[in-house]
Amino acid sequence: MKRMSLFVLFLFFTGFLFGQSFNHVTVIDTSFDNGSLGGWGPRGSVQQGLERVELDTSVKRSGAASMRISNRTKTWQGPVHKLTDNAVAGDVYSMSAWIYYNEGPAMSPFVLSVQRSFKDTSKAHAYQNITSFQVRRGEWTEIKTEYTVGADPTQASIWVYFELPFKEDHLVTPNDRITFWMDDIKFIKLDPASRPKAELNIPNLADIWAPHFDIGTAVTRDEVDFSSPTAQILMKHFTVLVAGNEQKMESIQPEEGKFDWAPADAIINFGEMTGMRFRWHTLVWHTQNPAWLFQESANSTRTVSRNVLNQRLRTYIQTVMRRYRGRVESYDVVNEVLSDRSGLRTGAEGSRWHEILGPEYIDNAFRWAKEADPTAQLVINDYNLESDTRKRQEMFNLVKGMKERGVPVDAIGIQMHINIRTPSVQQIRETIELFASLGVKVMVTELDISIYTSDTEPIKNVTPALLLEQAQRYKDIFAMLREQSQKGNLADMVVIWGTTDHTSWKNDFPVRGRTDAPLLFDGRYQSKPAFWALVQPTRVQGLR
Ligand code: 9MR
Repeated sequence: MKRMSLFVLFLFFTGFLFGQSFNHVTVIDTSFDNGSLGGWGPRGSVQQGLERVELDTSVKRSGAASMRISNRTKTWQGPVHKLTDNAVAGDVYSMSAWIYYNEGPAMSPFVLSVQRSFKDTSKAHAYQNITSFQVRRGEWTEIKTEYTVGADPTQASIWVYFELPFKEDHLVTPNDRITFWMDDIKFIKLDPASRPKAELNIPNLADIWAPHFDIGTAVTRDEVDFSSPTAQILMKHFTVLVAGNEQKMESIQPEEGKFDWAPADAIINFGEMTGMRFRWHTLVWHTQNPAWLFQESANSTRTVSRNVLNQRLRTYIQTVMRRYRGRVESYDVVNEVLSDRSGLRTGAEGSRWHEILGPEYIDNAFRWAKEADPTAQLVINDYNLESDTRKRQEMFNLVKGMKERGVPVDAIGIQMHINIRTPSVQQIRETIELFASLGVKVMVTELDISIYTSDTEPIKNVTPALLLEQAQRYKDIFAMLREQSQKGNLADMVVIWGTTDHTSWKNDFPVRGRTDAPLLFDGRYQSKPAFWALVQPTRVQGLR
């Protein structure tokens, strides 16, 4: 008996120490010490110029050898390995690996990416950057991350690979072509019972801000699955939902007359079950439209006529808004109609609406929206209004004109894709006050705070100092929003563009391979200092 319990204790401690009390499955475990590459190989093809992936006994982190990747001519060339032939939605893989290089820049970014094939083998493979790391020249560096398989039932196999941040071939410099080494690479499929879970024993964000406004977030269809940890965060902290992509025209009406409500309804259904309010994003936009929209039905090589496009627009607005009447409260009727240079966005900046219909399409969209659902809040939404005083003034003029013409516009949406340094709180305040002086409400529709301050800033690691700076920004901005709400200038919801950092649109944009961290929760569904800055600032040391 005694011996038995000691044995149990032994099992318990080894399990505890080595993380084996769960049924984790080691999928890839290559130390390159037994004379084999263990399934790793080059990504390039012979036609494209093959990079070399081989064992190297002269450079290693441990044991007898490592894997050297040389002769690279493209950023995306690096070692690749099959992860699974059976992609299961929600599976979480943890990865650890060591990486080293000894030529070129003092620091270099590396990117871990996945390639996915589909059950329909004619469908092109999908590529996705999972995360990026900074490595110092001459230092073996351990990199660790987790990858969660998305909820796409059509996917088949997954490969993992390491590369440098993407650049077009003609922009590639020697720094992008460096030789590098890897050693001790491990991919482990985590036991479902040990997967990261949303942190629930924390204050409730929406409750704390309820006296001033509701708090919303942009979601994807995957995230509103009750089994997803994000769904737990949504139910606890948010009271408004908007779809990141599922309510755009290419998703709703992929073919003429064929409406696909399923993805949008998955979000609405979840929200109705969990007591959420809704925004709709977006009825009219220059991008994410189906190809047929601007073509003649009978001859797709010809541009649709003005009359037919007007009919299509009116029918679309009415079909959507009548369906969700009384359920969706607020609509982005038009999105990003202003130019980044001057006046309205025209065909030269991608607006086929403006090109074919002329500027009246904006007034018309609002009038048709009002007809379809007279109770809905109708919003005109745009970006950079806080930072670009020219664009801000153009928005002011546009909405002033609309009001004078009797066009039913209720609110101006300021997206607020901003960063940890700019624009200043004062610039944002001025924007809100200017717009509110028109007698419309101002709504923050897509807030996120990037840790990067420019499109050219190189990859950096997410340090506690950076997270503190971000927390301070969230705190200062929300204090100003509270003040603006008290003045009656704001609509009754503030919407953040996403929930957890690993799903943000800011990853890979505007720089492919650059991972950002602009939101309130991290990729393990844990609260960040930015969250605490909004609910209990005294918990964040160093916050002013
Ligand atoms: O969050 C959306 C992202 O998943 C899409 O890839 C992207 C494509 O255009 O659109 C994102 O959302 C945009 C929104 O619709 C309009 N304002 C800017 C947002 C970020 O690009």
